Amino acid sequence: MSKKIILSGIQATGKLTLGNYLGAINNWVRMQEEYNCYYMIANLHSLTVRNEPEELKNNTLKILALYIAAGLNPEKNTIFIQSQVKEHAELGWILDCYTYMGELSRMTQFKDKSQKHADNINAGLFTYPALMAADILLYKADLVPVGEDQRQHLEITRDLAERFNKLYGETFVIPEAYVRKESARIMGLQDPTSKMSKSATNLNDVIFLEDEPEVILKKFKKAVTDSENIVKFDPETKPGVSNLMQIYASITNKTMEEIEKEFEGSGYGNFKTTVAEAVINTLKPIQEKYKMILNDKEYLEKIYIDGANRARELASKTLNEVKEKIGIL
Ligand code: ATP
Ligand code: LTN
Repeated sequence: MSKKIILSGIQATGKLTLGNYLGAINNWVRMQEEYNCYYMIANLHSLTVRNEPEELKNNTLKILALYIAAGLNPEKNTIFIQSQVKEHAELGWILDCYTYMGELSRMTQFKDKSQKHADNINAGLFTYPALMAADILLYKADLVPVGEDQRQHLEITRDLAERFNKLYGETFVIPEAYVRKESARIMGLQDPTSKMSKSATNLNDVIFLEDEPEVILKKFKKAVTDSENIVKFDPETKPGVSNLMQIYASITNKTMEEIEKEFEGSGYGNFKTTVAEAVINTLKPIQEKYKMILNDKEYLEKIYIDGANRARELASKTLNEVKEKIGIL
């Protein structure tokens, strides 16, 4: 039996965070043996907010380098840049014409981002989910590993695929979101009630994957907890402590009960340092490899050209099928 297909991506805007790593990339690494994987850098999605052109270019390569440094094997997986496979933009437009204004207006990411970028609520920000649906449907992906915040976009992708299939006959595979419980939603260290985000304004709220060990330790020491001094998993009443436990659990694979036992009677100071060290030790080899790869522009270029060529094979096949069905010459 042929392997199931996976597709996922990260926007090329901003610096990657521990949330991106634990919520997305780390899970991708775990899945690369078992599935036929397509991992992309969503640089067209990045245009929905304003970027410095040079920075966007650099960020695209940085994310590519991080994918590889984090353990994604470019030979086993198809790693590519969204803009280099033109089928994405084309199917994105086609799907725009099958997506209703009403369903797009319900997207929480659109509402959040409209608030954050009130001076630039552009049409691309609004139709973002249709392009994301194109990303997924072009590869007939069975599974899409993402963080909890993307679940709604997966729902609309499924609705679109079903709508299209009903109108024109079996064309798209209906994809499923794959959200790993432990790392579904890593929260901010200063505000543990909202997700750790690339675009945060308080830098202490976020661990960036490029942060030096001292910086990581400092940020964890400053992390907001509570006054109880008991390490117990209860996201409702103890969001700060629970978030740290979640980070620790997704790195060490320990259960919450095991973690509670480990830190019984030990207080928050020791707990925070242990979590920080686990994060530092996980990131250290990745950071070293990342620096090396990022300096080798030729290697990076080879990978993304090769990846785009491989991605295009499948993408163009699906797009042709779609065009044929809807009467586009
Ligand atoms: P922003 O917050 O600026 O919108 P982002 O950090 O969410 O950006 P994306 O490119 O939108 O970055 O997300 C890439 C992937 O990382 C998605 O699968 C998303 O669900 C996941 N992800 C991002 N932040 C977290 C988080 N705090 N916890 C778990 N997963 C996350
Ligand atoms: N919208 C996603 C990034 C993204 C994506 C995708 C994720 C773009 N295309 C396809 C999975 C599959 C985000 O903001 N996290």
